[in-house]
Amino acid sequence: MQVKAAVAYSVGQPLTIETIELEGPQAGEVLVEIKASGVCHTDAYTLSGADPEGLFPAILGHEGAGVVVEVGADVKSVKPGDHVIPLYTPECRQCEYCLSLKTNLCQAIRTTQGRGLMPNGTSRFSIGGNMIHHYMGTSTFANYTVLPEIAVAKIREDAPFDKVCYIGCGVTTGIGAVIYTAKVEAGANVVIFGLGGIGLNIIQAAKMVGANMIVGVDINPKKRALAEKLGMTHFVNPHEIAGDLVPYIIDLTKGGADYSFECIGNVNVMRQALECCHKGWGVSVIIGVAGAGQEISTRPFQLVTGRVWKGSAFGGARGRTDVPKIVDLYMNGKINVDDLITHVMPIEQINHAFDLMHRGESIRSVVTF
Ligand code: NAD
Ligand code: DAO
Ligand code: ZN
Repeated sequence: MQVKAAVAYSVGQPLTIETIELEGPQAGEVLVEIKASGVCHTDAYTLSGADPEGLFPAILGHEGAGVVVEVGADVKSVKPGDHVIPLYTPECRQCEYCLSLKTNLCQAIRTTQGRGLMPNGTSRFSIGGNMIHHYMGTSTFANYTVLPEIAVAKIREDAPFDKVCYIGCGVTTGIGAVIYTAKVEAGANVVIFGLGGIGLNIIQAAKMVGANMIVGVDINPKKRALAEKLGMTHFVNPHEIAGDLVPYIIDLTKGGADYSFECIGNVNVMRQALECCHKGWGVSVIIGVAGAGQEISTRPFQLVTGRVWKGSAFGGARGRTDVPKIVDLYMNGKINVDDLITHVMPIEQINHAFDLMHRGESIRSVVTF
């Protein structure tokens, strides 16, 4: 079939709206009509060329929501008409990783997904007979996309596509990091570095679980108002404090953070996030994706004396199991998604969405089809 897509032809070039070819779903695959897609930093990271695994040409996009229109042979868990969120972290429920219940990093289709291909090693997208890569197994910057069955989460039908698409990445990453990865408990003091599309969701999850102090750290003072609306109790602008940031936060929290989260992708801030943790038990979670080849460092004594350094992908969420629950949190008014979606525009304006992100003027832009 012919579909409308924003094609990334090469590094650093604006996306081009094209009519391209999409083959139908094969065994174990589903065809989904994408109704809306968020534009995330990871799309920009790949488009910039900083992503060592970036492949071109590709249909980017990994934060979508839509409707199943056709299923291939052997598909059992979804049917035409079902509303779904594509999952860049699938959940096969059969691989060693899924069965371990220790991780959400299902490996069932990891190799082909990383090569921009469907599980049988081919692409469903092409233009003029030339293959176009899938991206993160999702490719949501197209009005139709083909996905493995294990890479869609079935969601309730009353959830608005142009809001819950954000649950396909940013919301789940932030909320999940608090409730699945860190398991923050009521009364904890939490420090969040970077108050963007991820950090703001950490804030609202910390409030939801009953955290005590919720300290937000950002160099952009414009981030303060929305962060406070979502539950931030203290704002720290590193450019406005006297002295070093780490002792400042340890003093503010009277001993250090019980939990800290790095939501920027800056390896120097990752070190600050660890070292502002409470001696003996503080846990620091890395969420930000650093540039290729960058490394983190600290004095090992930071860990010897009880601080824990860990990371979180997709909030530790098992997509097919947990994403529908996060949609319920939104639909039941427990989390605020609407205020974080600052811009909505047709797919034709997707390059404007990238510009807004680069200028720090949006939290999340959503493109619709
Ligand atoms: P964003 O740009 O919306 O937010 C980043 C914030 O950090 C901004 O408000 C910016 O002002 C602030 N900031 C920048 N430098 C700073 C510094 N030195 N000190 C304090 N604040 C600083 O980004 P986002 O969409 O929230 O994404 C954050 C990171 O998370 C990115 O690296 C993204 O790729 C990554 N990410 C990770 C996952 C995952 O599963 N681990 C999922 C999605 C996104
Ligand atoms: O090795 O199993 C694996 C793949 C892990 C992918 C996790 C991606 C999470 C971070 C990227 C940001 C996503 C928007
Ligand atoms: Zn699996």
